[in-house]
Amino acid sequence: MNTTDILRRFLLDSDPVSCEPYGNGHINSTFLVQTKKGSRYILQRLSEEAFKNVPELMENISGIAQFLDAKAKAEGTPCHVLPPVMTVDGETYVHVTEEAADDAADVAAASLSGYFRVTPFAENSICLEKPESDEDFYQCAIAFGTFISELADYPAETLHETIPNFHNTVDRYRIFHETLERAKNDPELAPRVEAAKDEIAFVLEREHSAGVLQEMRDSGKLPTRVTHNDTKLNNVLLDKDTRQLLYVIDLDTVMPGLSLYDYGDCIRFGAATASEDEKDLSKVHCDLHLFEVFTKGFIESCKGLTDLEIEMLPEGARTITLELGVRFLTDWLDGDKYFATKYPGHNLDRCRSQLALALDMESKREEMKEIVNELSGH
Ligand code: ADP
Ligand code: GN1
Ligand code: MG
Repeated sequence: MNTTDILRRFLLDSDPVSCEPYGNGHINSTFLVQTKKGSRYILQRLSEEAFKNVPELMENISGIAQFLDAKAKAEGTPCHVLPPVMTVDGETYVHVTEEAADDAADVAAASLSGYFRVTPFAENSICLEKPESDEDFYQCAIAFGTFISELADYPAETLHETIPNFHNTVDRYRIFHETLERAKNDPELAPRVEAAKDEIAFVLEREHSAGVLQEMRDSGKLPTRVTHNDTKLNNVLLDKDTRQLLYVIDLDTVMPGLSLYDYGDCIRFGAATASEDEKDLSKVHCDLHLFEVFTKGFIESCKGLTDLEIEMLPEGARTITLELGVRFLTDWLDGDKYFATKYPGHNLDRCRSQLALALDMESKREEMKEIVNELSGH
């Protein structure tokens, strides 16, 4: 089974003529497809390492897309999510079993198995790895703040948990400990433990403080909301001309969660002065001006944030940054199974950069609190 066979099972406007790898996602395999009539689509092979139940995941996405589309129509406003392209069988995905892929391999150039979906390509859009202006980052805040607000009345109990305990930082530490013990006793992985000993010490020192927000969620002090859970700037598409919000994409992890993690992950990625895998740690800081720009947009657009949510915004940024450092470290110790890597040691570089950023955020805690207080009038 090759990509053309797979694409023919989706209701495209005409036959596909090209299909090339596309984008910078770390989880799914993404391809840009062009058809005979010149239309473009995104084809994705979903990561089965990350997502154990793709039919449930697609049910979540369809539900969210229909809900937001109906809301936008009722309000006469544009809808900011893209619905999946259906298959000829009326499904939102195609599942190619290994047997079917193997059967076709002798006639096809490449053999592919797994779960595939197609989304219309957002024309006239840009996808940024870092904000090029304050306004770009402000639009990202509006994108995710509005996303949470609009989903406030979504029936959260109908959502499937696509990755259990995705942002449960306490559980992320549990998996880290398990992986560390396994790696220590595995001759192939043990050198990785030695290479990461400083990072291991760093995350262990912070274990006690990493669970504060999870405890507040468990005790009901922080509200559980329907959140996006993967709020990188490159999961937002802006209009190329107006630079206003076009679409929020990558809805695979929309689940009940904390607003603070959606806020925090945007700050982690977009307010950082260096890329997520920067090797020169002296370049890695949290830019307080961008922090302020984003925080302003988020408080304005995410309606009904409680006083405690607002107070804990800086902690949301630190916790999610530390959590991702722990996740990159765990994947490094595990032999790089989860995140797509471009070179050996990529996950360790990513881990180091995230831990440097978390440390910088710790040193700026008071300044961040002052900015939040000033913006929220507290
Ligand atoms: P991953 O889960 O691997 O991050 P994404 O769904 O975020 O996958 O897609 C990866 C990249 O592909 C995005 O960052 C974006 O650049 C591009 N992309 C995805 N969907 C679309 C779309 N509908 N229109 C335009 N670009 C898209
Ligand atoms: C992954 O899929 P992508 O590249 O947008 C990951 C996020 C991480 C991010 C780090 C499902 O996001 O949790 O924060 O990499 N997504 C999943 O860049 O694990
Ligand atoms: Mg993405």
